[in-house]
Amino acid sequence: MKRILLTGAAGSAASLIRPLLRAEYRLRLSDRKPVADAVAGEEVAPADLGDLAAVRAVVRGVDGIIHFGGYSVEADWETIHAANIVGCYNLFEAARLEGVRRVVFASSNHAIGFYPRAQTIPADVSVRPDSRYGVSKAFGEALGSLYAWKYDMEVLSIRIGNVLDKPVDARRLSIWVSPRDLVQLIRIGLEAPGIRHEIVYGVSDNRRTWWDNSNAARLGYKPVDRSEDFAAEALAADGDPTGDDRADLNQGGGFCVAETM
Ligand code: 15L
Repeated sequence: MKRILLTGAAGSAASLIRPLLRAEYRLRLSDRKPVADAVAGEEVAPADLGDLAAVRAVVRGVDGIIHFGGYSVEADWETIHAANIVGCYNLFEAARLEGVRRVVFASSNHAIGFYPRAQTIPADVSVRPDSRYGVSKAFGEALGSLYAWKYDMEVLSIRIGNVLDKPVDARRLSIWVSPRDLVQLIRIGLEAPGIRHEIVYGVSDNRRTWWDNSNAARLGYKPVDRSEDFAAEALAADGDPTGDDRADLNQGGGFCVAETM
């Protein structure tokens, strides 16, 4: 069984995918916060992404990395810079120095959040971030490309929509990804032969999608879940429209207006 490092392991997205991942991989769980609920087959390896030596220590000896670490919503620049710019650089640099060639990077829909909801976009559009957070995700994708092409690494950047057990509002009906579909994409990132740097959307088989995910399909992705099965519930709970066109008409929603979230 391959040993895989999961950064950001104490976070909510990581908690949703860990049970599925550990059926296939020996997981090394890293976070700067305590990971209290590790089970058999999981090893806990704390590290602050700001500390390159510490990141090298947790990267050492793994077969691949799933990088969920960093700050996962909009914040002030100091926070984003430390967690998602310096932290992401340290992760890729540690992987290079320790000879770990496979990295799955948790990018986000907020790297392209200023595309209108009325437009269907493929994975190779130019970035259009909706926040400092979105800029940091575009930076992570660029780093993934640099390390892949320059240092012979194999990197998959997944622009995750929203991973939850089910979609919670109208916007999420377009961008939701189920934990098992996300794990299918992560498995492609860890296993598919011949990857250099690829960008895919982390989205289930959603009728209301804004994304052409043919690059993921080319790599073998076949989503099994559909947001439409939860449509009535999600629409009933919805707070849209907010009255601000930037939030209501663009894919990134509230991130297009929020200063801090
Ligand atoms: C993200 O990138 C966030 O990490 C997540 O918490 C959600 O806000 C999601 O985007 C979203 O757009 O719904």
